[in-house]
Amino acid sequence: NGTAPVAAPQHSVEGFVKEFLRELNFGQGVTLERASVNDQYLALARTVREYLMARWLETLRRQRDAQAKSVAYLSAEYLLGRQLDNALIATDMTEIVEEGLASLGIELGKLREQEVEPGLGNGGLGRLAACFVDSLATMSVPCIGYGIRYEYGIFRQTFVDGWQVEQPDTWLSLGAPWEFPHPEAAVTVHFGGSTEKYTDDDGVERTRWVPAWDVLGVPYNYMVPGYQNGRVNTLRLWSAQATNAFDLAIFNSGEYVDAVRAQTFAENISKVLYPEDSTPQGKELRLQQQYFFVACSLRDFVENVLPEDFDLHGLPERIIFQLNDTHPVIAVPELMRILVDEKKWDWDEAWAVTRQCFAYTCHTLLPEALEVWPVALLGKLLPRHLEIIYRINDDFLAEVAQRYPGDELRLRRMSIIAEYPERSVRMAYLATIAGSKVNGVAALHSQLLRDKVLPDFSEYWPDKFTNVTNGVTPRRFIRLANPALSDLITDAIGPGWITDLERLREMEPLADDPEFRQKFRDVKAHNKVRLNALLQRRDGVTLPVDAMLDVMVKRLHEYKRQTLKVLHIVSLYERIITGELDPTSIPPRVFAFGAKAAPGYKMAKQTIGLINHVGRTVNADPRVKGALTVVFPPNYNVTLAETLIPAADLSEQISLAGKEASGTGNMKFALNGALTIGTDDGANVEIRELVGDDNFFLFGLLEPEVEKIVAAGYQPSRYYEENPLLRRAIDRIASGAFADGDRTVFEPIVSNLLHEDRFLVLADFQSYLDAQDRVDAAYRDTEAWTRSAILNVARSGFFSSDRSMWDYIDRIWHSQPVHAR
Ligand code: 26Q
Repeated sequence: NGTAPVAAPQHSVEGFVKEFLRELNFGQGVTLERASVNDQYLALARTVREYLMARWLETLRRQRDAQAKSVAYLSAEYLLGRQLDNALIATDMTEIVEEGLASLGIELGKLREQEVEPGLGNGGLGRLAACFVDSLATMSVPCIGYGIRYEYGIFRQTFVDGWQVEQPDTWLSLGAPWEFPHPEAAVTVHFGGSTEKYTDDDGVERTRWVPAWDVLGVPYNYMVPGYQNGRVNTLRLWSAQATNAFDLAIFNSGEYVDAVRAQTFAENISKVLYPEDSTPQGKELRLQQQYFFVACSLRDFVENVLPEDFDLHGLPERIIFQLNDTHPVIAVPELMRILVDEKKWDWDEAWAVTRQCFAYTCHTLLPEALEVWPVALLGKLLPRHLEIIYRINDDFLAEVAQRYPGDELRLRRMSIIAEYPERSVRMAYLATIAGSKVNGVAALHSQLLRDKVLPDFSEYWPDKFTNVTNGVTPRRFIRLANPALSDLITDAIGPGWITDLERLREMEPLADDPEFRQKFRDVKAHNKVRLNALLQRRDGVTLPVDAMLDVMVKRLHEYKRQTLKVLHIVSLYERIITGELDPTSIPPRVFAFGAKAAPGYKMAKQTIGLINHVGRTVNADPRVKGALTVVFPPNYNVTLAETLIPAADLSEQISLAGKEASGTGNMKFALNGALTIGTDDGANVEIRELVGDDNFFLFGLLEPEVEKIVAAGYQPSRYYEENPLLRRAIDRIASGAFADGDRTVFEPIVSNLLHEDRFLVLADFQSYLDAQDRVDAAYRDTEAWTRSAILNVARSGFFSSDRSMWDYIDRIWHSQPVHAR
């Protein structure tokens, strides 16, 4: 009847080659002989995506028919990583493409390298969103991911003299073959102005918003293919453009050039990803971004995804908006505004529906990371939303007052509006009040969320709070990133593990099989060689491939304690060059770092400088040659993670207990056969429980001990005075030994450690060193180490993001898969 999509190109080498050449000639406009590598890459991407198109259209059609409940994942960040390989494994096209390209004299690997990853996120939270949409597609759960198409993603990090310098991430500049822009489906979003009261036709007093300016949101669709299941979900990212009305007003004034310039004002909204991820400033543009993508997304869902004339009273049966942290929580007053002001519902009726449509995931425990917006700013940009927030707050506090008569202090504590240091809106409170559920991202984190961050709320609504431990997608982080391990596993237990990761348990007995252990070691060795080749190409550095690879990769933050790792390295170095430690008595180690610092985060940037300077000194010193090597490749991103993690022997997860909400890198390492040295924090707790104490190097204070020490008045200098090893390590840094004798360069770090040390680096130093000694001893017993590594893989199936998604469905969403057949 014309609604069925046309068939995809033939699933064969000939079918692929034919389509590829067609794309090269008619898409790129070049012949094979004259095609650049980029032409070839773009033609390949367009060819591969054609294999997904028919399934995508079919998925949309089926979903509309089924009238199933959808998940709308609202996230300001999606850290997707490269698309080509993921599309190839999803369609099972890798071999066909490899062979087809080879027949034309083209190497697939070369074209892969051409892709610039979409880095539309900062770190864990953005990568989690990408893992979740992958899992939902693979599980055939209806989901649409909504977010922002930043023109510039997370900055590209370079080092100049060892210090971080940021470069713009021009990810779109060589072409964007994975996106489908729909300018014809643009949505208008309003800002500013004022509100006014009026009486409607039925004599009811109402409020309307009279905005001052608007922008267009243009949707860009991206395919989210399920793994070999014929399903393709949608990721819809919004790009800001000037509206016509906006143009007209100014163009008519005759100021043509000013008018053109004014367009960039609107386009600024989706221009750049904010690179801060823990102490966000209340910047107006950031609030504009948040409202922009949320308003577009709600409008899109209500008007385009739902059938025409859908009765919005049924909304909770058709949608759950999952709030990825507080960044999209302005969606709550926006939905209220739509229902009350536009649809003219009663307040209570609208609130009853709204509160069923949202659920909130919190990703932090740091008080400074909780988002608040000054009332003055919010009122200026979104005056109607501020009024709605006030009303939500008034109604809520009236309820609380009824349950706790006379408890003024409680009301003040629970108010969405904070009075000090500035009147502002506490977004986490708004999200908690509006959400049908509130979840933390690991068991410990969810408990601390209840007990420390939102205790009044968890007392008020004990059943609202739940935990969903994070997970990672095994497609990208095992199958795609670690083909050698994937083949080994599949040879042993079949391919079912890729979509049912608990089946890795079937490998447990193989940990005792010496032949299997040898193969497992061969895989690691292969991955180290592969990493070495990449770093050689990428950064011109060479690693010893027979050393233990000890890796710490994550954003740079004081609470994550990269400085603790540096102190370990400096201590070893110092003990070797003073003759106390025989370098041949410890297993040779490569210490690898990867970390971006927020551009305005002084201490974090200092730490990057310190790591590089220590590395330079250590690597150049013949006395430690072969024993200690430090590498810090710049611009750690998803692509680098995919080669680095599979090569690692040791995973550093050393945040101060009670500070890392979950961590997800920790899971990727365990699943790729690295052992963890870690604190009792975030998901480390669950990793250790699952893999067993013998296969995990635990150290450090426990969360309650941390609280006790801090409450008693922590004095870091005590540890410095009482521990000679610690003193020698710090003194070495203070002496200028890593800065050509200049004592001032790293003075801020040294004095911070000695006099402040907010994250108890010094308190955990000795315990960390002891654990590292246990690592060295364990590593010397190759067979036992391999056994532990295999058990880490076999027992980490729980950390699949598929399992996280089942937990969300079960505890929060109550949605159902729509099966392909
Ligand atoms: C907020 C307002 C203004 C500007 C920036 C921000 C902002 C942006 C990003 C605040 C926070 C973030 C990102 C936070 C994040 O990545 N948190 C991590 O989330 C992971 C997934 O749940 C956890 O595993 C990590 O423990 C947590 O740190």
